Amino acid sequence: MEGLWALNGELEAIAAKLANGKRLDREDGIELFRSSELLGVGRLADKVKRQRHGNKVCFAVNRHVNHTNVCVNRCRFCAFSRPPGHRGAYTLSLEEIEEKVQQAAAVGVREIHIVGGLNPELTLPYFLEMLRRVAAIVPDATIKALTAVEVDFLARVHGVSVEVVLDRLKEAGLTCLPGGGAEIFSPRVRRLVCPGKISGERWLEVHAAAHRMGIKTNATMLYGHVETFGERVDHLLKLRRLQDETGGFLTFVPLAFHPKNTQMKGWNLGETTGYDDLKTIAAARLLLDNFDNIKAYWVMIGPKVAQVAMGFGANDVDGTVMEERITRSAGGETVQQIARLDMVDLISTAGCVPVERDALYNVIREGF
Ligand code: V47
Ligand code: SF4
Repeated sequence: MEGLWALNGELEAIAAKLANGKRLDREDGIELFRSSELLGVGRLADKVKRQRHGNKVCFAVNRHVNHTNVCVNRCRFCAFSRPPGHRGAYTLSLEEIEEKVQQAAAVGVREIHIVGGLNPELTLPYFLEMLRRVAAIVPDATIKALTAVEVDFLARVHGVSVEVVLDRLKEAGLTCLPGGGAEIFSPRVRRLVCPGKISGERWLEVHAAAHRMGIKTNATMLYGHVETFGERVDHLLKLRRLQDETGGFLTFVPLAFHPKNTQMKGWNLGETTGYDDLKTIAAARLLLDNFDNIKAYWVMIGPKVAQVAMGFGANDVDGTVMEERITRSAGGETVQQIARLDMVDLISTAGCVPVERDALYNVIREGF
């Protein structure tokens, strides 16, 4: 490999595979996570990122809306949800949602991100009306709404297929699905951290159904809790396999586990380290060779680590966000929003070229 860095034997072998256009396998993936050569792994990932995107890093002027925290699932890693009837439970009215979207319209929002808990009182008409009203306020924005877990729940509540639910949502204005709910696909891990949630196989099925219908989706992985490196790699390889089949994933978003206020707070799990955050982003870039975009989600890893991640394989830093409850409930202490110009600054002071995008990765503006 060029440059100052000499790689150890294992990374040399991985570098040679990449140079010859060969795919990395499970063992390579585990080696990337095990390797103590963070800079070596990062440099390999940066090279792959530059081949695809050059020096560009994108962001969205976006607004998150978490319409309800009522959830019957009660995942052990989630500090955001409340059981039905709990005094801390909330559900936003459609008027409250409209107000949030109107605030976002004033700053030129181009991506609306809507996710919430599994609230048995919210049926399809609520979501259809919500999407219609949001689309009417911001007709130029893309609407990324409802995780596979929520789509599956609505299908079960109404006794219909996920295709029917997706079709209705799309008709009402949905553009694409966010990547939440994937967690770690391993049944062992799911039994420990989210026993009530749909299986990893089901999550993949819902995304496959969306892709077949022409609805693009995102993918995530919740890391830094009880999963092994092997389980992380297996998760990534399952995403890679589905992407080979459908090409329907837009981006991969690693989600750093925040333990505070969760049912797992006594499990002796710390916050993720900057080292692990960067390594996970770099390993994802190298293993997910059929994903265009790898996102460093600044809300979970902090803007400073997200900035360094731009040199470790990430070509996307999410966006302005405006208000986020999931990470904050679990002790996340980052600011609630980054203004468009500060986003531009975050990217350009890392030596990269900022590009504003929408949820489908259409370029809105380049050159600030
Ligand atoms: O599904 C819940 C995770 C997800 C915690 O698609 C937690 O562009 C860390 O999916 N610590 C929701 N993570 C967020 C999400 C997302 C965020 C930004 C962009 C996109 C995208 C998707 O957050 C949940 C769950 O996996 N989560 N609790 C926690 N304590
Ligand atoms: Fe409910 Fe989602 Fe929280 Fe799980 S992560 S408890 S499904 S809101």
